[in-house]
Amino acid sequence: MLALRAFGFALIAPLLSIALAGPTKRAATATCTEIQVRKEWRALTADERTGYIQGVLCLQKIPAHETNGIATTRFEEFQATHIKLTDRVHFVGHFLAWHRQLGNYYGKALREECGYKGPLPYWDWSIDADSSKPLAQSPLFDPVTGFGGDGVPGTYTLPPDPNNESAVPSPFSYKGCVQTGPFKDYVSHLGPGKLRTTHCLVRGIEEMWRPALRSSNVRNTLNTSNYRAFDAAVNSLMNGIHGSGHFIVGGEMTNVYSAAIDPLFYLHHANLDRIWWVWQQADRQKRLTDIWGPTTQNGTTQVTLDFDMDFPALGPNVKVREVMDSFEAPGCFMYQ
Ligand SMILES: *[C@@H]1O[C@H](CO)[C@@H](O)[C@H](O)[C@H]1NC(C)=O
Ligand SMILES: *[C@@H]1O[C@H](CO)[C@@H](O)[C@H](O)[C@H]1NC(C)=O
Ligand SMILES: [Cu+2]
Repeated sequence: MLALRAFGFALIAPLLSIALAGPTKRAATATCTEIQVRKEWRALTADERTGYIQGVLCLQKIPAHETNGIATTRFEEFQATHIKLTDRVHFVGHFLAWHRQLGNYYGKALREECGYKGPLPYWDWSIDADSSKPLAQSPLFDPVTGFGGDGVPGTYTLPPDPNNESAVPSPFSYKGCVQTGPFKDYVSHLGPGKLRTTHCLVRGIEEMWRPALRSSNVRNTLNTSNYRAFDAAVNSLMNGIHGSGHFIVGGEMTNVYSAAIDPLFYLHHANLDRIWWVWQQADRQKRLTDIWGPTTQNGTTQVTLDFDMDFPALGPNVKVREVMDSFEAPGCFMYQ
């Protein structure tokens, strides 16, 4: 676990630049009335893509639920909760479980508070990593139909950080403000890291992480026989798919605290969640109950299915057990 946690965002080397089984019947309380199908961004219709972006823009306008917090909008409220809980939900056994439920709450907010009707999208970056085109040409970065492009050099300066609160070990990745697409005028009040500064959406697309995101590496990640090995592959230093998906976007996506400033954060994490899901479906009998890792960073207590996870300002606590099977509430989704 030591090695594992050392593979964190804090160590971005500054010198380097299914065969799907039917849902099993369980406790009646967890039964779903409907299973929502999540799709790759490119599989959404043009209207669905527009609708999704409108939904995110809506979250960025409507007020936070909690008036005494640091968030000024509902979108920032999700980011604020992630910042607040960062040290409790990364490099721990419930890392994937917590982020699965974060995605559930984000999708619920998009639908119920902002009227989004389409499928929740994920970003299968292996499509881009396998292709011969520059990553910046991915449809996800499309200035019109996607989430906008790369940061523009010279448009962003990192704030002073006397108390080392910004969690920015590699300033070069903060190339500049995104100046195309639906979020070009976005103004955030949170980040980088635990700082609270008013700033743009910062990116710095970085090709060097491409190999880790190729489908061959996803296959290797899936070719693990228990959760401990799976999680170690997902979070490994140079070729883990978790970090690499953050680093190819660059900018604030490389910040373990404030990464959720970028709407792509949720599509990247949905893809990680999908890969976990695919791994689970390959052996539901064993893997719907397989979890491993400490309850706290470097801790000695093992996480269990009864471990309680909290989501301040976003929704009720859930136990790890409750998110293990996506075909049960509160999840009620599958991936296509
Ligand atoms: C999966 O892993 C096993 C053991 O680590 C290895 O022998 C096998 O070749 C791998 N399969 C694939 C398809 O990579
Ligand atoms: C965990 O261990 C690592 C490596 O020794 C250390 O850098 C880090 O600060 C520790 N984290 C906590 C929360 O104790
Ligand atoms: Cu996170």
